[in-house]
Amino acid sequence: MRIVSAEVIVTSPGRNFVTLRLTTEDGVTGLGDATLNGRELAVQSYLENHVVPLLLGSDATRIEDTWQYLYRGAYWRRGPVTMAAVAAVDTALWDIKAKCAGMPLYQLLGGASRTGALAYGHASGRDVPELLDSVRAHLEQGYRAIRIQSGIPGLGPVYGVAAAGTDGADRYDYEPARRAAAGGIPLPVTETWGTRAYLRHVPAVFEAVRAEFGPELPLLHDGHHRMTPIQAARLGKALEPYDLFWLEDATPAEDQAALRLIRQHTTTPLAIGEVFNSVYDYTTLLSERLIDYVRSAVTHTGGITAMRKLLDLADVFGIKSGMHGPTDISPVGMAAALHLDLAIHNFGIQEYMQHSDRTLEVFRTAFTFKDGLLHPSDTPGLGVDLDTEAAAHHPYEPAYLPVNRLADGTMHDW
Ligand code: GCO
Ligand code: MG
Repeated sequence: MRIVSAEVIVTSPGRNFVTLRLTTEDGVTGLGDATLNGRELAVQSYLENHVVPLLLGSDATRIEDTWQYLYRGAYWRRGPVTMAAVAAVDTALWDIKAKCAGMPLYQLLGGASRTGALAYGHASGRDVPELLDSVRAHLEQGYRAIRIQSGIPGLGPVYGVAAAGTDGADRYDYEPARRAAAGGIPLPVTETWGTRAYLRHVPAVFEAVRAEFGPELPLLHDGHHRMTPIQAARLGKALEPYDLFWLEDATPAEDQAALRLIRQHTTTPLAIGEVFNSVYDYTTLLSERLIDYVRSAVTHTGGITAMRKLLDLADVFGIKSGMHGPTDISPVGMAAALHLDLAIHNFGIQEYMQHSDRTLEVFRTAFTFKDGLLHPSDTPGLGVDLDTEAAAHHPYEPAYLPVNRLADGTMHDW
């Protein structure tokens, strides 16, 4: 079954998405997500100039071999741009294979291990009362696990906190990528950071949330790479009484050894990996059991083939999945994650921010969210269709993620 067409569709229904659509000689289509927030056109170019010419005429049934060809065969391997492109091809081929089999993809991955995937949503507030309202709103939407992010006294807008009146593109949540005001160039917004103020404030935030909502509700928090190892160790310890589901990205992720120090000092569960793109980013973390949850996304890690191998390796060490699911993972990438979530044994939790109505008019999804659980649906394949006519109404809009500086102007991790 030969691939006869490979189109890269860049569309911006509220935010930018890069999608690969493969079509076989029998007319079967498959979709893959290649969205890399703020660097979308680099992946588009990688796909169009370097990958599409290799795919045309190749056998759509050979998923593993195609993965190895694009990974090993390129010589220049790994990196977020390359691996997002490989992911899109791999996911589209799995979509095609499952459609040809007449099965939802999770059946080809071994069948369901659970009835649905526990999802967590993003509650945030510029102050504690606003955050408590946001938690309440998420509970009303059906979430059974919630991430908590709060504004910090003395600092301006910070990561993870929805600012009233921004963008409005997405339904409930914070959207960090900023588009240009009419026609302007969207230089990254600069935020100001102070870790001492943050460390002083966060335990009080969790105290307030636990006092209001009790001990049962699973609560998560994202440090977004800002602490030193010793600061992260201190925060993990300070948060132990609040029984977090996880503390995410406590330190800059590329330094695997940093997690050793954090681990020595705290029993707060740790999650990391949304910026990783290879199993090799995890070797120390997994073999030394320095983390509890793997945060990678199918979209950024080389697709279903690579993500499955990574999660199987994590399982050997008793480490669970917690796949990345912000709105910059497209509905295609989210569906791919859900099929894995349902099938693997070592599922932990799935991040789920929910896409805007505008996005869902372009990407028609079959997956469901009910009583806090996501299910990929029993539609053959991934269960997502792309309306290319609707997509064409939303051309690419340049957008950047913010950058972070300390009060004295020093560049810091965002
Ligand atoms: C998360 C992430 C996101 C990222 C975003 C960057 O935990 O969901 O940290 O909020 O910042 O995906 O593109
Ligand atoms: Mg994160």
